[in-house]
Parts: sequence; structure tokens; C-alpha cells
Amino acid sequence: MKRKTALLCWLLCRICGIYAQQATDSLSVPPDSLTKSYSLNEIVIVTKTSINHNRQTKPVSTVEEYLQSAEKVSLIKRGSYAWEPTINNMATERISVTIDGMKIFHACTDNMDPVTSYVETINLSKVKVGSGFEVSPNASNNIGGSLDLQLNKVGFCCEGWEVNANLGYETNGCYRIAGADFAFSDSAFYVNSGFFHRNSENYLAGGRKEVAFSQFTKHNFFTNLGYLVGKKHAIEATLIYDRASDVGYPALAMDVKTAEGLIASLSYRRENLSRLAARWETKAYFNNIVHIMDDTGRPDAAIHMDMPGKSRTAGMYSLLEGRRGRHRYALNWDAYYNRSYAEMTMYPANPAEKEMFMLTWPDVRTLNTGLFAADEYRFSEHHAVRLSSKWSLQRDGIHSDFGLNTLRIYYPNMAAYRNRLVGNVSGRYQLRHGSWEASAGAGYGNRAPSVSEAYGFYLFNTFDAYDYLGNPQLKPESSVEAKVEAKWAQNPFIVKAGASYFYFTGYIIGKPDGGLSPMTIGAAGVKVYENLPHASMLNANLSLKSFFMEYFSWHGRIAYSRGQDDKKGSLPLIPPVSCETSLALKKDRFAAEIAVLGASRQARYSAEYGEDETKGYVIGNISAGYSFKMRNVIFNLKSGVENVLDSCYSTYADWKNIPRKGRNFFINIGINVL
Ligand SMILES: [Cu+2]
Repeated sequence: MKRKTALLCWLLCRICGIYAQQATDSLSVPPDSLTKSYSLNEIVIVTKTSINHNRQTKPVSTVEEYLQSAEKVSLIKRGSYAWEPTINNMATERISVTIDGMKIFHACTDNMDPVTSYVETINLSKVKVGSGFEVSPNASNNIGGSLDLQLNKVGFCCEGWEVNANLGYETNGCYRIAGADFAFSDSAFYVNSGFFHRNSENYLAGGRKEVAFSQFTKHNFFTNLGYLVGKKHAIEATLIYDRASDVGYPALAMDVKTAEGLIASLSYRRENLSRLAARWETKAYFNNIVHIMDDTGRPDAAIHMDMPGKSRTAGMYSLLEGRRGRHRYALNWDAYYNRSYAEMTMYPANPAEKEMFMLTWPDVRTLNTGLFAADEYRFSEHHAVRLSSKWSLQRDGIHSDFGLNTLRIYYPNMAAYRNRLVGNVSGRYQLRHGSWEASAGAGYGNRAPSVSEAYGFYLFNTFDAYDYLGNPQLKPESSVEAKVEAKWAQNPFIVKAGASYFYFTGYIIGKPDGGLSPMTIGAAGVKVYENLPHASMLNANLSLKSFFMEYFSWHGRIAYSRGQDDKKGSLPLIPPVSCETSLALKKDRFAAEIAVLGASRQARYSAEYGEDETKGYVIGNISAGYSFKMRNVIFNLKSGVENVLDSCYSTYADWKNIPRKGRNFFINIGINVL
């Protein structure tokens, strides 16, 4: 019996571990599309492949801190919590974010709560970054790319029990971090569960200037369960509950009382279904996001407002993956239904005056169902071609009569609902020869306007101080993308270069409408979303890595971007030239790193969209780590200093130039009991 169990276990690990090796440490944010060439099947579920915290500078980093190291990803900051990720310099409206394939949408009309803020790195096994149209099967309405935050499921392996604990402290803001999780698995059952806690007070910018309203508290709880019903059939379930409270947003006029996310899924998975289907997974899911804003702590609030937001999504997908001969393919069907609702009540200072009530997201319903297909064909070990396409039918509109009638004041002929066809098609050729790898790709796709762009009602944007009115008559925004990448690797050097270019038609952005007057006190005017005839975006980067004297490595990277609207004016939130370089030492259980990051002056800023010139900056970070084992307990110690010289700086991505953290000492202790 024992032998049988061991054999079954071994088989399962084999079945499921096919792609695990690649992901184990690279976990990673695939650094570029060259190394992503196997991404079609790079779906890791079984065998424990959680993010290797100990390889990171800060082992208990947030998802956003973790994403900072990924090429093509940048983060827009409105405070020290919940940074908004961008891919290829495109933010939430132009990228798709899924959690293990599940669609999930933020609930804040001010983008205070990107989807990435509802999970922790402890929840994840890896983050799959797709650039442009080359994306994960469940992505939709994306032009810039996609993020799939893949969950950390322990899998059916013979590991028995494992317990982890993490403690962290950072001096700047008195930031405390604590988390613990356990995993139990055998050949027919697994469970892994844990919690995480973060708490920070206001941080200090360079020069020890306190940034008011930058505090936050967060709790996260997760459980994954798996049960093997038959030899190759598994049922899996996930539950994540995440709650942030008392979150300050120094760059905005409001803070957050609570932001809660409940994420649940149930899936059925079958391995080795037939010769054509290596893996088939069907998942049903539900998530509920509730976001409550709060301005009661703001002494300068002219008028008190209540602004709750809700986003609820239910969906399902069925993904089939296989390989035959030289083909590796994937087919997926998905559907989701989202309800986005946000309201605002203004309480005048004079209690005799009447309160004002608005539906800022007028109960917007979106039903989307799509089909995805991809195939990678290897002509030989040197040449491969990958083709993929996804098309979805989307029906979106306003469910609330009150909301519909209010928007009809501005758009008398608008229908309550609209049907749209959105999707993309892309192809890539890849060459590998000797020390060289190169790829060239092209794609076309479009996206539907986001909830705010189509139906948002007088949403105040602190960035340019305009009230924004949605436009239900917007056409989809479309883009063609062309990209090239090349890599040369010969010991001890690795050189990589890449560029991507997007040409948009119908680029969606807000433009001032002089005929409308703002509702927010002090607003500069009203902007209405419209389709620009065209716009373009260019991103290029070059990176070098070299290894020397056995234990050392050096890394350098430089990136350039340019975004232009139809009148050759700059698009907002496009970075200036940025560079980073680091020197790392790794010997046995000891690791250390010195890094220098910087950016040039942001000369090409967009005054029209509220930007001003951002000065250049250079900052330095130092970190060191040591790990050791005592019996069956592994200890990992990490410590370091960020912004060593205590520079006061902000970057192009800091909302309203809110300065970043000044000097910060951190220490982390990780304990792993096997
Ligand atoms: Cu908010």
C-alpha cells in the first residue's frame, strides 16, 4: 500500500511538475518575452513553487514592491500603500489583471485600490507578466499587457507539514510586518493557509520631513485546499480575505476607512485527459470588493463627503492545454459578470442646506464572454512561431434608472446598454542560435472603455484638478503593436535589448469641455473622455549583466519611453530616461547587494494633463542577507538601508509629486520549519 501511494505521488508530481522547474525561482516575473517563449504552458499549480522570498532584497515585500523589479512594469504612487501597476506605461484601463485566471475589478473611482492591493506575496506562486497582446488566456480589454497573479497552492506532494513565519521591521514610518503560514500535503489532499499583517505610521521623506496621511494597516488571510477525487482528477478551492484599514493617501483629497476584498474559487482539474489534452481546468469564482473612503481626518476638507464603492464579479473559465508533435497549444473559454457601483453624498457645512447625492458609478453592469486560442509551433530547435488570438463579446451599461436619467442630461440619446466586440490577434517569430536569441512580433487589438471612461459621473481627479465626466458614446480604443527583442549570452556576459511601439487609433483620454461647470469646489473645470484620432507609445530598454570573480555579478539597465498624442504633445505618466545598476555578492549562505537607481529630469511632461517638470534623482540602496539551518529549521536574515543618502525626491509616477521615502533601515527574519 505504501509503495502504491509513493508511486502515485511520484506520478502526480511528474504530471504536474512539468513546468514547475522553470518557475521555481524565476517565479518570476518573466524578464522579457524571450525567456517567456514557453509561457503557453507555463502554468504551475501542483508542487510548491511559492515566490522565493529569500531571493528578494526584502523578503516580505508587498506585491507592488515585488513587481518593481519586473521590466516593463512601473508603479504609480498616491501614497505608501496600493501602488497602481502599469505595463509598457499603460495603467489600469489598458491592462488586464487576473488572480489565478479570475477577473477582478477595483472598487474605487479614484484608483486607490488596484487589484494587486488585495493580495500578498504570501498568496502567490508567481506573477506572470504579459506584454502587449501576448497575454494570459483570461485577459481581456488589454492593450498594454496583462498580469496574472498565480496562487501559491502547495499541491499533492509527499511533503507532510511545513510551517513558515516572517517578521519584519522598517525604521521609516515604524513599519511592522508579521505573517505565518502552514502547509500540509499528501498524495490525495493538501491545504495551505496563512495570515499576514502590515502596519505603518506616516513615513518621512528625505530631510526627515513627515508625509502626513501616509499611514496604513492591512490584514490578509488565505486558504487553498485540494482533494484528489480520482487518479487524475482534482478539486481545488481558494479563499482569500484581505482588509486594509485607515489608509492614508497623501496625494489625494481623501483617505480610506476600509478596503475589503473577498476572493473565492472552486475548480476541477484533470491531467492527461487524452493524447491531445495534457491538462484541463474549469473554474468558477466570485469576488467582492468594498471600498469606503473617508475625509474626516482632513482638516482642510471644504465639504464632508461619503464615497463608498463596490465591485462584485462572478465568472467562470475552462482552459485546455496540450502538445502534439511540434505544437503546444491552449484553448480557453471564459465569461464574467461585473457590477461596479459607487456613490457620493456631500454634506454642506451649513446643516440647513440639503445634502447632495450622486451616483458616480451608476450601477454599471458588464457581461463579457470570450474565446482564446494560442499555438506555438517549433520548426526546429532554432525557430519557433507563436500565434494567439482572443475575442470577446461584451455587453455593458447602466442598471440604475436614476444614474441613467442623470447621464441622459448630457447624452440624451444614450441607450442603457451597449454591445461591443473586443479582442486581439498577435504573432511572434523567435530565433535561437548559439549565443543569440531574437524575436520579432506584431499584433492588433482593441479594448472597451473602462467603467469610469464610459459611465463615470463627475469624478474629481486631483492630478489635474478637473472633474471627469464619462462618455457612453466612446468607440473602442484600438492599437497595433510591433516589437523586437534580442539577447546575447556568452559567459560572463548577458546583453539584452528590446523595443516596442504602439500606434493607437481612438486613444481614450479626457479633454476639457468649457460648456460644463465643475461640481467639486476648487476644480479647474470639467473634462469629458473622448477618442483622440491617434497617439503613439515607444518603449526601449537595454540591460547588461556580467559575472566575475566567482561570487560577484554586476547588472545595469537603461530604459527610454516616449508617448505622444495626436498633436505631438506628451501623454501623461511617461517616464524620462531611467537607469539602475547593482553589484551583488553571493557566497554560500551570505548575499549582499549595492544598488544605485536614478532618472533624468522629466523634460517631456504633459502640462495639459496636470504634470509639471520632475527633477532628476539618484538614490542608493544597500542590503545583506544570511541564512542558516538548525536541525529542521531554516533561518533567513535580511537587512539593509534604502535611500542611504536620505535624498528628498519624487519621480514622474508620484501623484502630485508626493516625495518618496527618505532613508529607511529594514530587517526581516524568516523562519521555515520543515
Ligand atoms: Cu477610493
